[in-house]
Amino acid sequence: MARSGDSAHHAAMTADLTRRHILGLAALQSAAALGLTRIGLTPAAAAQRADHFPAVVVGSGYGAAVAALRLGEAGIRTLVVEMGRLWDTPGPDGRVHCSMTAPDQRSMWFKTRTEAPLSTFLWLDVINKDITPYPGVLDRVRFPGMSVYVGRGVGGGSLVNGGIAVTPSRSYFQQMLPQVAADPMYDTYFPLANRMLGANTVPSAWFEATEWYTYARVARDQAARAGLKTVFMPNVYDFDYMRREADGTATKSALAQEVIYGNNFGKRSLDKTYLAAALGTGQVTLHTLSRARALRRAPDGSYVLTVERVDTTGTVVSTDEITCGSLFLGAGSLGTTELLLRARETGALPELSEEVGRGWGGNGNVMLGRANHVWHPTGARQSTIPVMAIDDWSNTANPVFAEIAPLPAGLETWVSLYLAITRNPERATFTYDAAKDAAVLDWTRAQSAPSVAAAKALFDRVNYANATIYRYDLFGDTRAIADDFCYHPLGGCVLGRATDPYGRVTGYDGLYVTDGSLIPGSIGVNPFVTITALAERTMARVLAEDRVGAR
Ligand code: FAE
Repeated sequence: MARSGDSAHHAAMTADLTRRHILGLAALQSAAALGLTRIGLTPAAAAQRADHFPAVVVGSGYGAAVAALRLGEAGIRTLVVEMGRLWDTPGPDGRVHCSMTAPDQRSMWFKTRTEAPLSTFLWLDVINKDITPYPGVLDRVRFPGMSVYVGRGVGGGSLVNGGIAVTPSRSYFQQMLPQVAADPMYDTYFPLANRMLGANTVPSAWFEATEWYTYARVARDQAARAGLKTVFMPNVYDFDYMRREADGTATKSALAQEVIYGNNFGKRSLDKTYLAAALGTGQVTLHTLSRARALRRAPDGSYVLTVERVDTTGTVVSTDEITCGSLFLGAGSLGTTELLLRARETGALPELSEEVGRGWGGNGNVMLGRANHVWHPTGARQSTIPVMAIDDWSNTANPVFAEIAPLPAGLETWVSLYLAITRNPERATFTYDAAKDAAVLDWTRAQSAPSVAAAKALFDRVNYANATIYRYDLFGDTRAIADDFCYHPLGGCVLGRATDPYGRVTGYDGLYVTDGSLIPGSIGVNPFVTITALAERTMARVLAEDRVGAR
């Protein structure tokens, strides 16, 4: 009996989610068409005070999107503030996003020139292009010893990332987050996150046959020659759609050099999943081009957030103060840490822990290319969506998980490219620079040495077994292994140190962190499934135990 009741409830929930989804997607689309920066479903919401919300969520990446949906479902009127724009309006070329090979102002966040990770080819400066400053979708935030790539816009990192949806190994998860019980994570929250995000796996028969994954098969064979194991990685890109792209029955996106500046089709980014469902609850309002600058506490215990609204030139058009009973920070490792650090160091939230700012790592990211023999072409046609990795994480002396990355140049390059995730024990700290009113990361290049050594140990083996060499021409100088940027910023507000084991910020009730800043610098695989699952766990606990939105 209970079982059939459960499934009836589940069916009703699913139907409801679908209806909400559709409503939410429609709200996003019509807002985009009208050029709105304030998006919501119900006129009723507009009738209420615009400067007070029971709950506010900062950011709209993974942690933020989970918070927004679960708050909305709980019937709590919620405002989401996102500094980037909504990516739903076609430009003059009829496309929302530009491709990697023909970048324009939509590519990067207020830059005069694109700053692609792979910056040269044969040492030639042929990849980056001059652009007009604009709130584009990808940012490269430069600190002295490390650049951090982040997504900007409704959906955060999901707009620009490769969609790789990997659940970490249970043993490494427990090692990194020992205070989190593994059973509920692996029984409930990881499966929930994967389902909600729409993770799927490339059909193996199609993978083996298609020219679009020649590059991955070549890299797999070369790894095998070195005795290394490869695995398929799930992804949120819709592989049915990709097959239709290849058949010529759907507009190409992954097969048209689109990814780090956004995918026009195929990718289930958060604006298509969690955020559409959140808006569909009718309780959630979204303000875009709205950057949270400061936060403090009012005498009645509510939080006061200072929000700057900018136009597309970056000019601040208004500065608003918004109050809320509960505040959820989902601005990512950099964004959330900076907000809390500023609040602590300016005296606005003096009780914040000394742990705020600490425990940062780039998930051991390094990138490298290998030069193949002419008889091993990697293909002029390459899908931008990675589906395979060399998995040597169980090598206790030198664990590496290396995603086989595309180099979708549209011509044969004979390059095998990899983003390697290594186990780097080094951590950095953010400090508050009062003159710049910004957080500065103290990571040094020397701290990247363990990652470089680990990647080199593995790829020296691959090169030896295949009589190949590294490429030295890809990263703007003569380095084989790029160690000065990362895609996976993690930490700064570590779970159980700067917060309790559920993301409640120490010293301040009603203040929560739900994003990648909770993870202590390393998780061994691409991180967004873990960020999403931890946020689901936090929201389940907080909505059950705390008086969310009460003030
Ligand atoms: P995140 O997604 O960064 O969202 C933070 C949001 O907050 C952004 O939209 C910001 O614009 C916004 N924001 C920041 N500060 C403020 C502020 N003060 N006021 C208002 N809004 C603000 O946070 N991970 C994978 O698992 N698989 C992949 O395939 C993968 N590929 C990647 C490829 C690239 C090129 C990049 C850059 C990243 C990739 N990642 C990948 C990493 C992944 O996208 C990242 O871990 C998550 O997006 C982090 O999620 P958070 O919720 O922490």
